[in-house]
Amino acid sequence: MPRLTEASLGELSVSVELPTYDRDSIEAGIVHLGIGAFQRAHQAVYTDQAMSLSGGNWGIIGVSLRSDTVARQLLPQDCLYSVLSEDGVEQSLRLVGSVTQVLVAPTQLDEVVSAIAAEATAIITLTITEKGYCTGPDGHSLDRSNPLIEADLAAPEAPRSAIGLLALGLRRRQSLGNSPVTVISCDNVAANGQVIACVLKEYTELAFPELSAWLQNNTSCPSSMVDRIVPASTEAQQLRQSQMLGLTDCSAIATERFSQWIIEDNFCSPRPDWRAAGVQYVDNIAPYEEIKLRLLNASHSAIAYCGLLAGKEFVDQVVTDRQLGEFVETLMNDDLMPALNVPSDFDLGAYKSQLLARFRNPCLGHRCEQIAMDGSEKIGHRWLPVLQGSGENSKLIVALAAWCYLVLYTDIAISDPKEAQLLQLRTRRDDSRLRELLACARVTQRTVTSLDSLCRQIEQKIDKLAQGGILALVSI
Ligand code: CS2
Repeated sequence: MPRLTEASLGELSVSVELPTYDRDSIEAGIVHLGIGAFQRAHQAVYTDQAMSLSGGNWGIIGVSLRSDTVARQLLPQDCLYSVLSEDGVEQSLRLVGSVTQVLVAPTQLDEVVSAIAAEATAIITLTITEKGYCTGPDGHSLDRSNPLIEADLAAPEAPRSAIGLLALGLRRRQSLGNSPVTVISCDNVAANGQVIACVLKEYTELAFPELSAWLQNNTSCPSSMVDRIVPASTEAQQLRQSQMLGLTDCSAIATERFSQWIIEDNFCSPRPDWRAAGVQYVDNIAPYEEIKLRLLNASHSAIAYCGLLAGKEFVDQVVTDRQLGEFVETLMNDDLMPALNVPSDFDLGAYKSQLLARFRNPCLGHRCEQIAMDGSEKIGHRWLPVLQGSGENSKLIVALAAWCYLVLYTDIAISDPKEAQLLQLRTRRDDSRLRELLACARVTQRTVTSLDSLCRQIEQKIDKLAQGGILALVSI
């Protein structure tokens, strides 16, 4: 099968939605740090639609922060790729054309810095995951002892962190006298705009003090809430989509039909006509962000840890299991939903039902393992705010006990920025290791009402888990 490229489009064997703008003549207006499946199924699609509907020079330069995988997949395809959206009832396939270039930061540092600095770049978007913000125990200010940050502060001209890279690019932008730029975080981090502004400010004060005032006056960091479930791409999925297209697409992405992007209306530069593509702009993003993080993502993490302990591979298998499914719904009803501040016109019941239907989507093949990654970072954003007020019968404490059990008592693989520390705790048998583990996830004396009582409850639940397994524990 020929490879998907601009030149092979005539050989497509199905009718797919195609970009209607002239890809050859668009210039780049956006730099995206952390190009991965999520960005290509979300922000790149909104931008593709916006250009199809309203034009504009909003090509995206995608930057990989570490590996060259995405560049190897996309560059031979003229950066074209397909997105298949399905929910078990309806299906649609489109080709996305908004990505115009992929750069790999470790080998193309100067190109990345130039792209961030370019006058044509009006927007910088980020999907660098929770750990990319390099925050410390308070979850919003810079952790100067983070090894990546320490290394970047020692050599700010050769950064490896996203923060260091962004700061270096903005310093070049300042030196060229170029226009203000809007930086939009698209990660599942509470108050993500404030967090990126804060870590960037702290980093530049140390690395490039002369940049601080410019940063204040020439950047804005609106918070944004992004939502679309995008499982990591698999070879089987690429093959399936290639067969549908009649062309080999090594960058094929499958996702759900649902998609949402809400952005705080605080731009200091022009933007694509994202509104036409369905983006909502709001003055106060906090309630939307809170609902998404503390209901969708919080239950997602619970599904992942309980699911892994029950030997389930995929999210839909967990929520369609009678006991685990009931547990997840009770967790939402009794713990997560009552703790939310919901705008008066927002139908939380309908949102929950829609969410459960999204989790049940049989087409997604969303692996529990994918969501379970980086637990020490995710728990603080998703569970901690609710955990702070949790009482005796809290299902959230059951979910937290599941994470602790998984880390301390099983040999299930751990993928986490604190992996070495977690694996070391796994080998220990002393009494203090539970508290040390919780501290890794920012659950400490300072962040919960009574750490002693929380630890006692977790220990009891761990005992039950050891005796009867996760199904016995969630059924209580
Ligand atoms: C998931 C999210 O992997 C995870 O941690 O909870 O990626 C989730 O699928 C998205 O936030 C949905 O918008």
